Amino acid sequence: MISTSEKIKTAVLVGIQLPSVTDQENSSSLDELARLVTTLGYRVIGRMSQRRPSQRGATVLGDGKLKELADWTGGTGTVAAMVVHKKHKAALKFEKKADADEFERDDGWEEVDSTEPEDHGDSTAPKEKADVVIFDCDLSPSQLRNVESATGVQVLDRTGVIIEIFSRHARTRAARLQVEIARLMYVAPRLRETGGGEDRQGGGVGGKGAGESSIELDRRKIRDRVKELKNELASIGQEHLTRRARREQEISVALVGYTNAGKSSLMRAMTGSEVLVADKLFATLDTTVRAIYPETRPKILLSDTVGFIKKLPHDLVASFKSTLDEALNASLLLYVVDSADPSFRSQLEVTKKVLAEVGAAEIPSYLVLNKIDCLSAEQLQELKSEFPDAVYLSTRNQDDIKSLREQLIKFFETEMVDKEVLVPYTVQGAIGDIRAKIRVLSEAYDENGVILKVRAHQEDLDALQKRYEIRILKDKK
Ligand SMILES: Nc1nc2c(ncn2[C@@H]2O[C@H](COP(=O)(O)OP(=O)(O)O)[C@@H](O)[C@H]2O)c(=O)[nH]1
Ligand SMILES: [Mg+2]
Repeated sequence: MISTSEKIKTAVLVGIQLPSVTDQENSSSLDELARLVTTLGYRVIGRMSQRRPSQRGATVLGDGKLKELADWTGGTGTVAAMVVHKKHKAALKFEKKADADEFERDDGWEEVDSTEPEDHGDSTAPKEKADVVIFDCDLSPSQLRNVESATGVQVLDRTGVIIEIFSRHARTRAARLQVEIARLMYVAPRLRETGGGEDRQGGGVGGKGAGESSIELDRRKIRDRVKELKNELASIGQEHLTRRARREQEISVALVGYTNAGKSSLMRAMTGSEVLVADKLFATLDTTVRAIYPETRPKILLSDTVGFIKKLPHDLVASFKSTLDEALNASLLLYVVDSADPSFRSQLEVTKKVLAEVGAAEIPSYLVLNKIDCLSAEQLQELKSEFPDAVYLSTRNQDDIKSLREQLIKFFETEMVDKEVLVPYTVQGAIGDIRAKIRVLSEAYDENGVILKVRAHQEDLDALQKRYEIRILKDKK
């Protein structure tokens, strides 16, 4: 549990922009990373970006940029244990800086030219020191170690961030196993580099400067563990498919879609958890399933599934899909999209395709076009003719939220029946139970007992009838 006195860690983001990537793509990727990192509970206080010919190179960044980054974290800016040599300046076509020395290590890094192109537009220096550096690309184990050495703080890469988020969303046993396997596979190759006894802060799995043999041991342990987990995963195989049966009296709605569509905002608006989640300290607590508030009878649970990610590393696709298990239990899916994002159509396609792949194609769904406050009247009109059946809303508009609420209630009521239930005065506990779980339209008293007019799923009435000596009188519909 996180205590309120605990300091929130500050993070700076680093983007490496390859020649094939446009400024806009680079920025939106960093925006996405910022959101992922915030989800993990860090406070993002700055970001830098550098155009590079490739992501190789001992420290990924050019050394000028690395120094700048070290200023942001309070590090030395140099890599302690790295061999530095003068590079043939003549060979560098774009040479601009006189001190553009290139580092070379003996672990097979190809040299990349160390030119420092003009400062990148997408850069915001932090006003305070950062506790963590997060790269918007994947780092090799030795790159990670080198950058940690230069910055003096913990360094994470995109995959590390995503694995952490998935592990928070993994609910079912299968999903947890899947994510744990991904995490171990990610950690294993990083063991030698981080546990090798050199000056590394923070320590990773098997740290403590243990010698090579101990690292080998750790790796073998990890391999064995992965094998074990895979066997376990295979043995539960289809289990989740049989788990689909609706839990009594609980109906649930899953929010699915890309990160930044507004799923969490919608969740907050619908469940009244605004205050709690606005305080970032609590944002890291498990808030992914909540009842719609004010509460309905029966309760409608909303679940905030793990968001689709634009640059999802291939190795993580399986774990990502397994975290969507949550959606499989839902009686209704809300496909949430950011209607102001020009790429929402293709994102919607991907979302639908993946949900079909995990077996959610049969679940009824609504399309929710969010952020309509960002659209002009004409744009909104055009969308309405393109998607006539969609729900249009802004999570910031109370009336929109209210009408979605009504729509959900109505959706679930179409499957319900209106009945009169006679609860004899002699039956204890039934009335409270019914009121807690079922929508009571009216009640009356006669000599035999209380007569409740209710609107409920037939199965729920059957369950009540099994439990209590009550009589179902007649159909009201
Ligand atoms: N303009 C506008 N911004 C919104 C709306 N809903 C959410 N946002 C913003 O969109 C960003 C992403 O929202 P979030 O709920 O975290 O999306 P998620 O990644 O799908 O959970 C946040 O900055 C929200 O403040 C909306 O209706 N209008
Ligand atoms: Mg979210």
